[in-house]
Amino acid sequence: MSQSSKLSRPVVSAVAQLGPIARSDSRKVVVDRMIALLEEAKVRGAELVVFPELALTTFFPRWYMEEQDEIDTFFETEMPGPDTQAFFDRAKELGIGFYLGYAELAMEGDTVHRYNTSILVEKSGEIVSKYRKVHLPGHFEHEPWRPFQHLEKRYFETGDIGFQPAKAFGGVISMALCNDRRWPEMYRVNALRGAEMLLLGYNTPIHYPPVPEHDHLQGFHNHLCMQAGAYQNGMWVLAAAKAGKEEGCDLLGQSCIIAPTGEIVAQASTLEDELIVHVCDLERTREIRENIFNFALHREPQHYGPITEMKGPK
Ligand code: ING
Repeated sequence: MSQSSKLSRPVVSAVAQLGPIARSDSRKVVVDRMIALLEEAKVRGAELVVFPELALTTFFPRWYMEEQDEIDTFFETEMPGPDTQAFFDRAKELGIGFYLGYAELAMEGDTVHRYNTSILVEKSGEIVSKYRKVHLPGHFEHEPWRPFQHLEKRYFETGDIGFQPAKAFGGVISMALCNDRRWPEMYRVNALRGAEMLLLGYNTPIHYPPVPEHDHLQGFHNHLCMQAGAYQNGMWVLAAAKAGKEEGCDLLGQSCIIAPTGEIVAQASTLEDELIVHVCDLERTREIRENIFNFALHREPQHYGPITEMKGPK
């Protein structure tokens, strides 16, 4: 029996996929759905639940809006706030920690900042980490040729926190959001900073207007990126989709839990609210980190300069 197999640090983890959220759905309607998923997580023994990106509202960057007041109806100015306190309270009563994605309106002095944000909340109810989305996909200007917009570059600022794993749930946990999962640098920076488990939520339209011939590959690319990221960095990856036909836009489901080996150990099979659960032993990262991807032994950073020195090819 190898050394690593004697130890174990299990985290009973769940991914809570959400089905469509209508533009007219109140925060309360959504919070009630999320609390139902917390209740199921409790019954199934989970201590950590991952919810999607922008989990409290419909994926509003699909629309071009000019009135900032209208845009700001999709943002949270407090977390927890009046609309989310019941969710925080119930999670604490159940002794369940969670990852939650939401649109953050933050005041820094007299300046308003808007981010696509996630937080990590421990079983105690304490917010132990915050992340602001670094890789904002889509476009800034209204592009009427598209059947729907993808205006994250317009509505959010690039995250200013970077990738900062946090000690929680008996291990080191990091966070990402949606498009981040397509960029290998995100996984590697988190892994170099000690992350053993990565939590993320996503809203991924099946139709990708610039390259519609790739629409049928959305599911493949979704898992390809995360399985590679998990394996090449020896970390657990837990991914929660906002899924289904949301305001006429088909969003990918396939929420999943991926082991450090890159194997999918649990996957959603509907496009609705659905909970998947797995006992994630954080010690299993060692099978990879102490062998095939032993960074200290095998990496050669002196040859990797372009990765941080250049934004794109010359
Ligand atoms: N959504 C998408 C994502 O990266 C996208 C944007 C869709 C990119 C389809 C490529 C193909 O999954 C968000 N919210 O980042």
